[in-house]
Amino acid sequence: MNEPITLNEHVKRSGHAEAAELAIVITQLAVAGKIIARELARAALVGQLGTTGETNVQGEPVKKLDIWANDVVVRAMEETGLVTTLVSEEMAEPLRLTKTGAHGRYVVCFDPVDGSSNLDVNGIVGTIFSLRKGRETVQPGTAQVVAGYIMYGPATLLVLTTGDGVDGFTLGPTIGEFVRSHHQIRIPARGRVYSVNEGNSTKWEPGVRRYIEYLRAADVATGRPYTARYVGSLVADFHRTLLEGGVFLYPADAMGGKPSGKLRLQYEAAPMAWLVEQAGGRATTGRARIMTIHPATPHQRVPLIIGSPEDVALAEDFIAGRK
Ligand code: FBP
Repeated sequence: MNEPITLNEHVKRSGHAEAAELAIVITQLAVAGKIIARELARAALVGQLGTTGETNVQGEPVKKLDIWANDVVVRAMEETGLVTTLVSEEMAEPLRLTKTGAHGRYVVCFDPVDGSSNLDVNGIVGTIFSLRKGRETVQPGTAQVVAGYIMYGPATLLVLTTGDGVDGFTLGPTIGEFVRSHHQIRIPARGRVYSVNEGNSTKWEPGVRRYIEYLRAADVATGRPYTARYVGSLVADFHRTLLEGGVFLYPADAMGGKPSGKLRLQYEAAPMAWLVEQAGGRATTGRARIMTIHPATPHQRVPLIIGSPEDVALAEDFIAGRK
């Protein structure tokens, strides 16, 4: 068996110009992940399930663990002395870390608990993070220096890129360390699974509806019908797609409800887009590459189609009316 490589060691060996600084921030994110994983495991026993009764900037009911996890990440980032600003799904305004951020280098955009609707039913949730340089609170995906997520499933897994491919690290329950378990992940060119909330199908534009109908139609020669999988947590649905191929979609609501879809560009779509591109896949709105979209606001939403390159290209063909 290969020598176990810890997350910290992996980042230090990355050859990245700022490897030492990135290792400090990433290690602190990992510590926040360990603390959140422990709290999730005992949440039902310590009254941490359910909502706070408030609504967040997205207009969604706030779960107790959303706020609790947000505070854990904020405190972990303060400890680095390297982070100037935080943009979080749970904070209406970006937070300037005035005390510790004076010599800071990075803006961290994050979703402390992704898949919140799974929290009270013991489903898979995650934490998504994205580091950019400087202090700007709105930057395109191409400005990312680190992107990743922590997935709280049967195992706790941290997946990230610093621009040199995608690696996964499993939290060793006995040693309490994230150890590299997935090296240089590559997404299959094409998959056999599609993932979308079909309950929204009446709201989709015709091209999206025809694409999903195409995937559901039987045709042995083209490996159809595809199988449907939908956990309702972007981290879980993306992770499966990354490892096994296929396509995940959260389209725009063409009927006007959510014309830009649901997912947020800076701390959901853009980090996943960089990860999938680093693994050989693609991410689009259906018409534009996610990575090059310049956000107008910190919480801007975008439609997302992401996954295997051949599957995403086909979706774009249907949306453009070429199919
Ligand atoms: P949260 O970050 O608030 O959980 O919202 C994002 C999300 O839960 C994604 O993880 C998931 O892909 C999507 O929303 C599910 O939305 P829906 O319930 O509309 O299918």
